[in-house]
Amino acid sequence: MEDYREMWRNLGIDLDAHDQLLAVLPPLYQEVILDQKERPARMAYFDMVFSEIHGKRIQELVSLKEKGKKVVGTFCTYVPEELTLAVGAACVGLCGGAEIATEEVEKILPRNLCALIKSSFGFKVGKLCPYVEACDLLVGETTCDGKKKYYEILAEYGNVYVMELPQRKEERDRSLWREEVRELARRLEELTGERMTVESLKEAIRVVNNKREALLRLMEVRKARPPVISGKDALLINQIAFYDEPRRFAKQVNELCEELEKRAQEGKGVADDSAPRILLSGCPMAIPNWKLPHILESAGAAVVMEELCTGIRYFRYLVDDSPGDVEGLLDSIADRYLEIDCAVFTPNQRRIENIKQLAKEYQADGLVYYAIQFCDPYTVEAYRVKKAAEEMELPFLYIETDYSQEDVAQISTRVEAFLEMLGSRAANR
Ligand code: BJ8
Repeated sequence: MEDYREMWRNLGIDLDAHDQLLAVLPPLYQEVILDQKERPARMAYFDMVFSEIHGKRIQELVSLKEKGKKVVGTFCTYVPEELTLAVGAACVGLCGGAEIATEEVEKILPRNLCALIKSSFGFKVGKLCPYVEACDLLVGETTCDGKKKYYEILAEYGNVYVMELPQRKEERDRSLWREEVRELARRLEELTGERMTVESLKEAIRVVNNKREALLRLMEVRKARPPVISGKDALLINQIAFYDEPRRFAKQVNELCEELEKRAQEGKGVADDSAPRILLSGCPMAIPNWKLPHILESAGAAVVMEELCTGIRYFRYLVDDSPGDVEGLLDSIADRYLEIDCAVFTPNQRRIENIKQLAKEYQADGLVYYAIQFCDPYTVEAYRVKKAAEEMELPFLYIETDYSQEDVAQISTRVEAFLEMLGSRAANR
C-alpha cells in the first residue's frame, strides 16, 4: 500500500490510533473473507477496494476536493444520492460497523444506544475515519429517535443538515417528503454553487440506476442452486456500494455477474446444494460488520439474500427518469426513496410482503433476523416478521447483538442448533 500518512494527517486523522485500527483489519479480512473456498476470481477488485479502504478512494475524494468539488456524507438509504451527483459532488455512506473509541463515545452518548450510531460517532470523535473528515456536509435524517437526537450532537463536530423523513406513506407524507427532497437539492446547490438541470439530474439518475441494476443482477444470480457466491462476499459488495465510485463499481459488479452466471450454468457453487439457504433480515451491517454472516456460513449455511439496507433495501427500486423538467425529476426521486420499507415506518406491511416474497424466490430454508441491541424499530418489528415466517412454515431465528465479540460462542451454539433443525426438516421432506 502506498504511503498515505501525509494525506491522513492533512485530513486531521489521529495517526497513532489509526495505525492500530489498520493493523486489526487485514487479519480479520483474511479470516472472514479471503480464507473462503471457491471465491470468484472477479472478487479481486472488491478485495483491492477493501485493502485500500482508507487509501485510494480517499485519494480520489481529496483530488476531487482540490478541483473544487464537494464530498457529502450520509447515514441512511433514504438520502438521495442522485442529488449529490447532480451537483458534481461525491456521496459516501458513513455508517460504522466496528466498536470504536467506546470510552470517548460513552462520555457523551448513552451506553444503551444502538452500536451503529455509537460506531459512527466513535469514528468522528476518535478522528479515525478519513471519509467523515473529507466531507463538506453530513446529511442526516429523522428516522429512528437515536439517530435524530445524535445528529444534534454531531452538529457540534461538523456541518450537519437533517432531512425530515415522514413515518407514514399517506399523500400528506409524500408532499412533505417531496418538499424535503427539494430543500436538500437547494442546500446542495448552495454548497457547490452548481445548479441542478434536467441533464445533470437525468445523468445522476442514470448512474445510480445502473448501480442498482448491477446489484439486482447480482441478486438474481444468487437464486442459483448451488449458490454461486457466498453471502459474505455479497455483503461485502453491498457494503462497498456505499463508498466506491458508482460508475466503476457498477462495471465491476457486472463483470463479476458474468462470471457468476457462467458458474450457475455449469452448476458450480461455493457451497453444496444441501447447505441450508438462509434469508437474512433486519438492521444494516456496515463495514466491517460480518459477525453474523461469518458465524452462519462457518456453521455450514449459505446466506442467499439480505433483506437489509446493506442488501436489497438499498437498491430494490429504480428512479423513473421520464419527467422532462427539474421539478418532475425531483418528485420522481422523492417517490422512489419513499418506497423503501425501513422499520421506522408505520404501518409497514409492505416489508412483511417483501420478506415473504424473497423467502419464496430464493428458496430459503430459514429466516435469520438480525437486530442490533437497543434498535427499537427492528427489535419490535421482529414480532410481525416472525409471525409471517410462521404462516409460511419458515423456521425463524432471532439474533439480537451488538458489535462486540463476546457473544460469538453463544450465537454460534444457537445457529448450529437452528441449522441442525433445518437439516432434519429437509431430510424428512
Ligand atoms: S433505512 S435501517 S439505514 S434508518 S440500527 S440507527 S434504525 S437504532 S440504521 Fe437505518 Fe435508514 Fe432504516 Fe436503513 Fe436506528 Fe436501528 Fe440503529 Fe438503525
